[in-house]
Amino acid sequence: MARKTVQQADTVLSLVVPCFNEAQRLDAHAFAELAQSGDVRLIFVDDGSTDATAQLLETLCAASLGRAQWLQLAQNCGKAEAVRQGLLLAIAQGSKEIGFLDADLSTPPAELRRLLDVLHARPEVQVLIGARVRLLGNAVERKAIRHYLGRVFATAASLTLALHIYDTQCGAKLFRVTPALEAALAEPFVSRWIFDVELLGRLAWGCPGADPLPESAFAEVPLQVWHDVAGSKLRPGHFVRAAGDLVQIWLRLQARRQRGG
Ligand SMILES: Nc1nc2c(ncn2[C@@H]2O[C@H](COP(=O)(O)OP(=O)(O)OP(=O)(O)O)[C@@H](O)[C@H]2O)c(=O)[nH]1
Ligand SMILES: [Mg+2]
Repeated sequence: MARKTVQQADTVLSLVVPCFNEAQRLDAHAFAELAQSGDVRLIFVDDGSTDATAQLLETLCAASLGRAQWLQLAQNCGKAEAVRQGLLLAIAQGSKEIGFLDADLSTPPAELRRLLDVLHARPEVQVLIGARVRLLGNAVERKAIRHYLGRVFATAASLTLALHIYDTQCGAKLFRVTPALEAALAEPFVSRWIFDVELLGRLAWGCPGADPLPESAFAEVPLQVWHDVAGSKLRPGHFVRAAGDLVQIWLRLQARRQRGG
């Protein structure tokens, strides 16, 4: 089936791409192709990169015929706030489907497209999450240490959320814009790195202005391709911070549960 152009598309996904010092890793050609597909609009969010990221994004967006834009925040505020600001911009611009994707394209554009197809095929799903499951026949390639640490963390995150989720931390997630999502994005996240857990918690447990979503509103899709890209900004210390953040998120969710929503 032919892909629709922006003018014809019923829905256009606004995809937020957080970028911090990504001049070396960002594949401008691949992103330009994704934007040209017509049903995806890109919002890059750069918050104070000190390399040539700004110039790269300027060129990319200028050549995108309005399909890619670039939000520049005055100073570095971390991936969590960069993504939140990008998603809020997408909502303010009227998007009905939004999401985010890491700039290193660990989740390749073809997989993002597959996630989008699933979102369109399953109207009951409000939150669609890419999951890095190492199944035979799939090309999910991660350093062993990252895989095992990631599995321990993801299991703890799933227990914290009391949600049957396999992979909270994959950098590819899509959402339908609903009042619940808007409420969940209203406040900055407390965590800089595991905001995904916090966002899922606000949606699954409810937050000021929104009731909890049922588990059926969430779905994970095992990715067929995902690969580690060198140059990650995660350091061993971030895992320790992430564990501390997880405890904080758990305490907040417990307090919410005791207040009854
Ligand atoms: N805007 C913004 N983006 C950031 C910041 N820190 C990280 N990012 C982006 O977040 C995405 C993920 O960063 P990575 O360094 O690849 O880390 P990761 O993907 O969480 O972890 P890996 O599993 O190691 O790849 C990339 O698009 C980064 O550019 C930040 O402070 N500001
Ligand atoms: Mg990465």
